[in-house]
Amino acid sequence: MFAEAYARLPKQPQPTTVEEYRGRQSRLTNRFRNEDVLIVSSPSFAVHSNDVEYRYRTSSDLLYLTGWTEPESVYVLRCVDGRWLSSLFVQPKDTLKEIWEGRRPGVEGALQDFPIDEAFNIDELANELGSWLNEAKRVFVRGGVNQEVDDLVQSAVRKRDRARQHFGTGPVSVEDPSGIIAELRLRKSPSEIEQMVYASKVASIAHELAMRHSREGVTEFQLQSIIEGFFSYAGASGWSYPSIVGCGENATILHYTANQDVCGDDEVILIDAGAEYRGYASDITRSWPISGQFSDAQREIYELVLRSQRAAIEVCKVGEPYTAPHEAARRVLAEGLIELGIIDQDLETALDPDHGDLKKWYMHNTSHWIGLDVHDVGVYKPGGEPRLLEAGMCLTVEPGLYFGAWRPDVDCPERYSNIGIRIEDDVLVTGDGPVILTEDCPKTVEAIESIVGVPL
Ligand SMILES: [Mn+2]
Repeated sequence: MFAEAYARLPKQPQPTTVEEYRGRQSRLTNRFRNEDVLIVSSPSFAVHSNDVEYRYRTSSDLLYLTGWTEPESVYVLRCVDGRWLSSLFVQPKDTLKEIWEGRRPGVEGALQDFPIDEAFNIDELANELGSWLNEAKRVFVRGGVNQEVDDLVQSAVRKRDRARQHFGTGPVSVEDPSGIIAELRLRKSPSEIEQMVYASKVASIAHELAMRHSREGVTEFQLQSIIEGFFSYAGASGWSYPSIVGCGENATILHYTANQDVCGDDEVILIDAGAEYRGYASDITRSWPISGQFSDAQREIYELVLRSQRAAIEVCKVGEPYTAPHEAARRVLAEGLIELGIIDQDLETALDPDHGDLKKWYMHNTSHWIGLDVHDVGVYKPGGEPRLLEAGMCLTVEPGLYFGAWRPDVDCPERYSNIGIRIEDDVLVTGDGPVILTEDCPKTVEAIESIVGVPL
C-alpha cells in the first residue's frame, strides 16, 4: 500500500553542500572576535533500558553548522593567525566496534566529506582543546552537554599560572552561544526549505493514508503505525516528535500519546504527527470523522477551526508580528463560538485573557517556529517586543477547539461532547506572502469526506 503513495513523492532533494555549511560557519564567526572559541558537543546517548539506547540524534546546532551526525563528537571553531579553523573531534576508527555497531567515518571521513579543516580522535580532546582554551578570551559553550568539555573550560578559567600573571592570557568569560546560532537558524536558506518541503510532503501523504484506513474498529495504534511506517518507507529518519493519535475524548487531550484506544464510528480522530527528514521537522495535525461523514455538530466545529486557521495563515506576512496569526485565529474562533451559542459573552470579553471564555475551549498558542527542531529556536519577543516576520522564517499555524466532556472544570456543551479539532500546517514566510509547505495534506470538508475510508 505504500508503493503507490511513495510514487507521488518528488525526488529527494540534494543534501546541504559543504559550501553552504562553510557559509553558516563564517556568518557565525562574523559575530566573534579573533580570541573567541566556540565549542559545540554532540549530546550523549539516551538509555531506553539496560544496555539498549534510543535512536541517536545529535544536536541541531551541530547539524546546522556541520551536517555531522555521529555520537561522541566535539566541534570547535577558533581563529589561528587571522583565519578561522573548523575542528572536529570524532570517534576513532575501531574495527571491533565497527563490526558490531557500524562503520565510523573517523578522522579521514570528517576531513573528506564535511566542512572541517582539522580532525582529531576524541581521546586527544583534553590535550588539544586544553591548550586552545588557554589562548582564548571568550569561550562560547553550552554547559551541561559534555562533562569533559565543561571540566576543561572550568580548569582553563580557574588556572592561575605565570602566563596568566604576566600576560593576562586565558579565558575571562564563558558564554552560551545558543542565542547567536538561533538567530541564524531562524531564517531558512533555499536548501533548508527544500528539505522541509520533503519532510512536509512525506507527512502529508502519511496523514492521507491514515484517513484512507480509518473505519469503525480501527485502533489508534494501527493508524499510528501506518503514519510512522510511511515516514520510514519514504526515507525520513522517523517522527520529529511522538505521534499524537487520539479518537473521541482522547482528541480533546492536547498531547495525548498513549494511542491505545479503539475508534468508534461516531467519533472524530485527531492526529498530530510529523516526519523528520535530514534533521528537519514537519508538523501536521488533521482531524476527521471515523465514519467518513461529519455530523452536523462535528462539521460546525471543523469549519470554524478551518476558517480561523485560514485567517491566521493569511497574516503570516513579512513585517507582521509573530503574534498576528494567534490574534487572527482567536478572533475568528471567538466570533464563531458566540454565534454557535457556546460562548455567552461579547467578543472583546470572550477574547480577554483573564475573563474570556475562549480559553476554556482554545487553551494553547497558534504558532511556533519550525526547522531542525520541531519547536525551533529563535526568541519570540526579543527585548520584550513580538518579533516581526521576515522572509525565510517558518512557523506552524495550528488553532483548535476541544470539548472534553470528561473535564470537571467546565460545562461542556452536550451537542459538542468530546469533539476535538485541531488543524495544523507549516508555513514559510516569503516576500510574496505565505507558502503552505504542507498544502498536499487534505483539509477541506469535501476532500476529507471523499478520502476517509477509501483505500488508495
Ligand atoms: Mn505544532
